[in-house]
Amino acid sequence: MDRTRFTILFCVTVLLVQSYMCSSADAAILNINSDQYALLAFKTHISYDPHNVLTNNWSASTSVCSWIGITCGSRHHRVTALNLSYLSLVGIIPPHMGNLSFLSRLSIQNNSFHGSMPNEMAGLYRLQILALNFNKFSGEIPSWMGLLSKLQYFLLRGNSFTGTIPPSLSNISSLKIIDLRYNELPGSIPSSIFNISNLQEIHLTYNKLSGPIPPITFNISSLKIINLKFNNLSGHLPSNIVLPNLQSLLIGGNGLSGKIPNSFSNASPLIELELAYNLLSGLIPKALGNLKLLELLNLAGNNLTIETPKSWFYSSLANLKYLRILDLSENPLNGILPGSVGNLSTSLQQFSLGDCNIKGTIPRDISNLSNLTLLNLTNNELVGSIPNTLGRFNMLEGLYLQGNKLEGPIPPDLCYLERLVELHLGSNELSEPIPACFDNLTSLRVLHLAFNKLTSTVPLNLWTLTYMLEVNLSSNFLDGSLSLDIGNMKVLIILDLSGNKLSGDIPITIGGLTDLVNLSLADNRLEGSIPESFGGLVSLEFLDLSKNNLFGEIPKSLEALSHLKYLNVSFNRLRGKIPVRGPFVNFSTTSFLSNDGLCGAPRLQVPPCKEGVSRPKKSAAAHILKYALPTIGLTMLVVALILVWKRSQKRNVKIPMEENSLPLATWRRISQQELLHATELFSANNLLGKGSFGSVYQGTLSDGMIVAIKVFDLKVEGAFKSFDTECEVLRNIRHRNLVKIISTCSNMDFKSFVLEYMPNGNLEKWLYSQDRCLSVLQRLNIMIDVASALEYLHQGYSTPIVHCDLKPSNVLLDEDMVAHVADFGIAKMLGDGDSMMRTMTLATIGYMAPEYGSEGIVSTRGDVYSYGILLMETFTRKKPTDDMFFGEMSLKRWVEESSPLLVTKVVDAYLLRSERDYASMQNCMSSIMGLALQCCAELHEQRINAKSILITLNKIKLKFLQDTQGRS
Ligand SMILES: *[C@@H]1O[C@H](CO)[C@@H](O)[C@H](O)[C@H]1NC(C)=O
Ligand SMILES: *[C@@H]1O[C@H](CO)[C@@H](O)[C@H](O)[C@H]1NC(C)=O
Ligand SMILES: *[C@@H]1O[C@H](CO)[C@@H](O)[C@H](O)[C@H]1NC(C)=O
Ligand SMILES: *[C@H]1O[C@@H](CO)[C@H](O)[C@@H](O)[C@@H]1NC(C)=O
Repeated sequence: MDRTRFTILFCVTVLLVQSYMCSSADAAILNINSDQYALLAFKTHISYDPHNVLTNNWSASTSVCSWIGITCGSRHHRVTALNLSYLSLVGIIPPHMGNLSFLSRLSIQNNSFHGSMPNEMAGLYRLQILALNFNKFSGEIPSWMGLLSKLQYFLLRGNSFTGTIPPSLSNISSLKIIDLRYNELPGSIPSSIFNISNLQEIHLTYNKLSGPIPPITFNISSLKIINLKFNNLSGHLPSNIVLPNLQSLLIGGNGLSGKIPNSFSNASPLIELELAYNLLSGLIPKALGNLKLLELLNLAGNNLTIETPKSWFYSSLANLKYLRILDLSENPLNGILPGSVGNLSTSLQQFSLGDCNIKGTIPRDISNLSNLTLLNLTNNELVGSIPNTLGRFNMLEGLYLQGNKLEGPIPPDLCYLERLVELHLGSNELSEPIPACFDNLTSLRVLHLAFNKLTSTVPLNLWTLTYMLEVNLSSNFLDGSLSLDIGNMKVLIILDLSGNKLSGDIPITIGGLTDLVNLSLADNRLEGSIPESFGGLVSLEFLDLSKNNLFGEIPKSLEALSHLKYLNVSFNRLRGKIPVRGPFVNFSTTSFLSNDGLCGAPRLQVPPCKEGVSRPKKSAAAHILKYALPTIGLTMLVVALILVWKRSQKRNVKIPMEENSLPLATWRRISQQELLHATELFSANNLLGKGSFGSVYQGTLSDGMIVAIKVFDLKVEGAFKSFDTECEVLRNIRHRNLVKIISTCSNMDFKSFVLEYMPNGNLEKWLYSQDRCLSVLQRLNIMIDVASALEYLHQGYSTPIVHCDLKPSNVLLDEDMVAHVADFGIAKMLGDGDSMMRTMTLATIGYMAPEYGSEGIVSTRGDVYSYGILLMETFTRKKPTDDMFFGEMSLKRWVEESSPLLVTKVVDAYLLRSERDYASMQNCMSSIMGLALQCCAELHEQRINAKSILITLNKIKLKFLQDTQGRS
């Protein structure tokens, strides 16, 4: 027999013998052993002890007084306190607890004890603290509790007690605190409990109590807290209130009617007065201004009003020096908000006057309330503009001005509100663009600007607010296309951009917003197809894409959206089969109304799909002509026109070249003599620049024509080859943006080209000289020219030509600042069908694609990489070889890290200074850097092609022009 069991058996034996010998409950037989016996019985009634607190510690072999949670009295050596709070224990209380006759404190808060309290506990007549808060006790509060005559703290909060409050509690004259919050107690409050002369706090919040508050309640001088919120109490407040010690009167959320008695002002120590959401009416007594210690005044949701002149009332509240929360919302206060609200205490943190029928303007002086964290003036009739002084609320976390008639712009001063978490300006008449500085609101989580008259594009940097939860910009006049950066808002839950004039494609990056629940892009001018990536919106429940110009098919990937409950793609130009699985099982015809060619199940009232027959090509083309052309927006039209124009140009160039592969024959014949003469014997004065294989001179031919003469230094290894290469390339190509060859001059010792002279030199000079500065537009045009040249080299000719050495010094500018790509000395012509080749020629460090540098792989994608670097350099004015780029840091990385949040950090400072329209400039720069980064993808397969570069750049330019010229 082990020791524990022996001890238990021994104890049980002793106890049995004792109880047998001493017939009734005699204190003599209750000793420390019976305490241990009772506690071990208690332990056996604990069915779950997740932390094994009692399992090992409450051992019969150790003194009960050393057990965890047990306190013994020093004199009589009996258990006086049991505290097992916050241990997540599950169990019931056995009758044996009643034998702990010396117990004065019983605290088992925050566990899961259930059942009812055993009657035997009535014997714990020494109990002072009974703390059963947050368990699962049910049944009536036993009336024997009235026998616990020394009880001071009666704490039963957060259980499931159902019976009425036992009037017997009034017998406990020592009671200080009654806390029965969060139970299900019905019936009325027994007025007898207010006979308890020591009662300081009574908490009955969140029960089902009804009937009046016993009038005596308001005459108990010991009471400090009366907390009766959220019951069904009714009746009037007594007109005579004598509460000399009351600190908190919290009786909101009941059905109390009548007036607020003036006598409240006698309760001078009052700190919290909460009468919200009752049926109180009449005037708010000005005398409340006498409650000098008041910190909380919440009268919201009544039928209260204030005397005119209204300013007197607000002035009376200015006496409340400690006021932190003032909520008078949902009362017909009427009148205006006087400037004197600025005289309220600066301790004010929350100021709510929503739904108060207030007219007039928002007083500028309201900004004196410098500690405000919440300002709520929603649903009034406020007019005028939002005062820019609101930007001074540097503690503000919530600004709620929706549902008024506010007009004018959103003041950019709001961008100073660094702590702002929620901004609600919806349903006003606000106009002009959304301030571009909203990205300063780094604490912002919720932005509601719906139903205003906001114009222009959504500022690009708005999407840099990574932690936004809700963005609602619906029903405004916003235009432009949506940025890919939308995908930055990784935790977005609601995105509503419906009812605007947004155009362009739906950014595929939206598909990465895995927390998105509600997405509406309805009623815009969006085009393109629904991104396949939408299959990644795994949390989506609501998706509205109706009333756009979307075409293509509904991606089958949407079948994976298992939470999707609402889908609307009506009024678009969608075609093809409606997916059938997943949430599509539940969608009806209303989801798919009025599209061009959706097919599927008969219940959706669309024609059946012709299974197995893939759409003939002709009809696809016809479809594009028939449907796409009339609907594409201006942007697409312009791009299309540019493309058509380019193509026709290309054809014009191509045909004669293919017929006559030797345009050299048409070149002017120029002798070496003439060149010597033209360049004054290649004098240094005429030197335009030096390259790896030779020098370029300016010269004037005998007929006065100014030319550039590139002379190869034949001592340099590879110069011959370079000449041949360039010759080969130049003889085959001709394009507006390639430097034109006029003639060659070649013999065994002298090899040169005569080229079109470019009076404006090269891009490098323009970028880095002090006195020449290119505007955004000039730089854009230059880069569009270079992209055109690339597109032609890569795709315009039967053999793709790779330039291999794109850099600013190879971009020459004619007198009209049109760019011409030059220097084909290391260019490569890819053979038939080859998309790449290997070579050992070294291009210029910094511009070279990684696969070229490391493996000598030459492909058109290598040029695209160099182009990306060139693009970054052109707009940052930083060479990839700049000293600041060393180790891990490169130009690309620098741009990448800044993009798009801090794009202005990398942009050439001259552009920031010179462009008047900062926002458009910034948008434009973000797009450009985004494009550049796409060009510089590490893996060449991931880079875009020259044609896409050209299309994108043209779009960027068009947008920039619309933004800047549309406004000036
Ligand atoms: C029980 O816990 C108390 C307090 O943590 C500790 O002093 C005592 O030694 C423990 N007893 C055993 C048997 O673990
Ligand atoms: C019981 O213990 C908890 C901490 O474990 C403490 O917060 C609480 O005040 C104690 N209760 C009593 C009545 O001593
Ligand atoms: C609000 O009080 C006014 C009188 O002050 C009364 O005419 C009106 O009926 C009350 N409205 C409600 C909803 O009780
Ligand atoms: C006290 O508790 C009762 C149960 O309520 C037991 O039956 C008794 O045996 C116990 N008495 C002692 C002395 O432990």
